[in-house]
Amino acid sequence: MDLQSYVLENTEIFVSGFVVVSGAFLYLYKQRFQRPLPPSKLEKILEPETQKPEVKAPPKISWSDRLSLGLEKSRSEVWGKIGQLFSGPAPALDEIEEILYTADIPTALVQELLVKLERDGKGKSADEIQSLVFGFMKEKMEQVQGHIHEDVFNFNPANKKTRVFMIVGVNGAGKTTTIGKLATKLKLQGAKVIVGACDTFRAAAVDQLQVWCERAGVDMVRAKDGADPSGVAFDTVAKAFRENYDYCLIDTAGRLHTNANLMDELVKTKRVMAKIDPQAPQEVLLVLDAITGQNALKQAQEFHKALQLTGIIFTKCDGSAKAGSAVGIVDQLRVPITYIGVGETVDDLHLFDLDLYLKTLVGISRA
Ligand SMILES: Nc1nc2c(ncn2[C@@H]2O[C@H](COP(=O)(O)OP(=O)(O)OP(=O)(O)O)[C@@H](O)[C@H]2O)c(=O)[nH]1
Ligand SMILES: [Mg+2]
Repeated sequence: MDLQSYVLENTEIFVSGFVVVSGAFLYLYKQRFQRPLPPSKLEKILEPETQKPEVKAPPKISWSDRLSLGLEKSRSEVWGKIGQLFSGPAPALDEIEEILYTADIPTALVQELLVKLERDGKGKSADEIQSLVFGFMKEKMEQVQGHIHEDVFNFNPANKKTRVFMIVGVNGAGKTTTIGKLATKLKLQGAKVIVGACDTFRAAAVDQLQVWCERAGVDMVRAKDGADPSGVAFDTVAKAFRENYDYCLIDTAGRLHTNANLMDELVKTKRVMAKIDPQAPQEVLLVLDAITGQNALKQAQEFHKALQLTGIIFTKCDGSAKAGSAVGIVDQLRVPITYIGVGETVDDLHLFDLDLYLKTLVGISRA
């Protein structure tokens, strides 16, 4: 057999041999000459995949700035305008009267303020008028506001006792959200907190509260849907005292102040708590939605008559120009505002500070 036919007959062997040998050469070449990339280049190539997207923490807003943002509408549309409208050669009393009415300030209070402006405000600058309005509001609220107990917001570990807060109000006022915010805040201060889900009418209401409690890391007592709310309150308060909880927060179902049966049920819920401790509940807090305006006073009066309120939680001040209606409510009801809410997050709830609230509302320096 000549060489040509030998090659032709063994083509497959030659080709596969060639592939193997050239593959081996290529491998050796790579091992020998291809050095690893310097670290800087490596980082550059890997960067787009390995670098995590930068998560920017939301800027921390102080409470005073949060309050200022929340009261912006009330300040710019109502209270911050009085100085401008009254100062100057032709004080626009009619316009002031109108905007105060649209902000749901009771008639008697509006008239009193107008008299004060006429008596003390003539020839004064816009800023001086604003201070005058501040002084008027402060005078109306100061005495009542002096009755807030600091421990409703600031936990003092040295003060070992179980405090029971019952939260009531009309539908959707913000009761459950407020309890969630408060439970979170108290827990962060180191308090042992338990929450009673006494809104047994709606399973969704209990689930909503449970989400807040889980997030806050606080305990919750819940019963079967439709269970007697008083029974849940009793069990929660009993557990709170037995196991030395610092705070026991009782959520209740929303109801209209005009519904006698439902109001009676609240009275019963309050009464059963006192069977465990005569002091309980130490606080009965009515949640009022600032948007409610004038009608809020009627609500508050009915709840107060039935339950002897110790405080008001004034929510949703961010959504309305009626946040100043607080002055009429406190003045007439003689019950202090304990907390104020200006949004849906935990940081949007705070202990009510009269000076800060009024200065922010009227728009005078907070220095
Ligand atoms: N903008 C704003 N929204 C709030 C504030 N407080 C509560 N809310 C919202 O108001 C809505 C109703 O709040 P809830 O806490 O469910 O009210 P509730 O009183 O428990 O309602 P019921 O149990 O149905 O009677 C929710 O969407 C809350 O996020 C507040 O201060 N500002
Ligand atoms: Mg609720």
